[in-house]
Amino acid sequence: MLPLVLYDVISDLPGNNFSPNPAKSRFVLSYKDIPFVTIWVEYSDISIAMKAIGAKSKKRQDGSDVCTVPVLSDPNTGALIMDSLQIASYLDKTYPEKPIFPNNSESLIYAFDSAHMDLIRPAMKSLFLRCTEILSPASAKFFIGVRSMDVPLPWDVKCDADWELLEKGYNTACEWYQKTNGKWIMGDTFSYADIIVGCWLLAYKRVLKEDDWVRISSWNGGKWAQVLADVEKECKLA
Ligand SMILES: N[C@@H](CCC(=O)N[C@@H](CS)C(=O)NCC(=O)O)C(=O)O
Repeated sequence: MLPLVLYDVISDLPGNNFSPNPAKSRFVLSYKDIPFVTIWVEYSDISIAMKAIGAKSKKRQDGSDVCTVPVLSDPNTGALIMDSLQIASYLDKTYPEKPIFPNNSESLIYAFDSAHMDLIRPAMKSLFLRCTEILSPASAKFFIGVRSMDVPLPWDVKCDADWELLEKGYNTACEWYQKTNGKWIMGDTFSYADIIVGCWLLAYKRVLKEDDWVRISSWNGGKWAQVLADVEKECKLA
């Protein structure tokens, strides 16, 4: 089997990775023991570089074209897949061993992805601010321009209300976990839902200031540091 190629975004952090969406694809590949290599792309070059390999563009809010990462190229099938959810679906269909959408859960986990996103949106200002500090100067400038369309500036305001909302969001996520009788969202069955939760936690741990990660990871009796450790271990990325 030829190694698949994952396109991810580079940062100044040791080991490069910081972004939650490409992380989800990396975790799936690793969980399924699929060989892959990573090509690291500057944030400011993502659209140009991905267009050059044939990725389809979408529209930004201002009407301009954009290509995003992750993108996955599979030389074994010739497939080129964009978007972390589509990549997860492709990998589960093409390489069905160790399913990440077990028991026909794909539609439910797609819905879970947006429900989870609604809970963690208050973290974005802090996350985006720190991203500008770990990207190259050109990428940081570009990042501010494009991401401020989603989350208006200023990002450098300490906002207690956002932290309260985020903590509330994680209380809700904790209730979801408590409804199952195992350590995963689907009880004893590991799934892509756990990868979604884990990859956002990983982004906080790697990108946020240490005291912010300490704060998040201490909520719900230290649950979130444990969930991240469990997901990393299950995907052999610990
Ligand atoms: N829904 C997409 C979102 C991907 C996304 O927003 N990727 C960011 C990096 S994490 C990106 O490539 N942005 C490029 C840009 O906005 O120019 C997914 O899950 O793959």
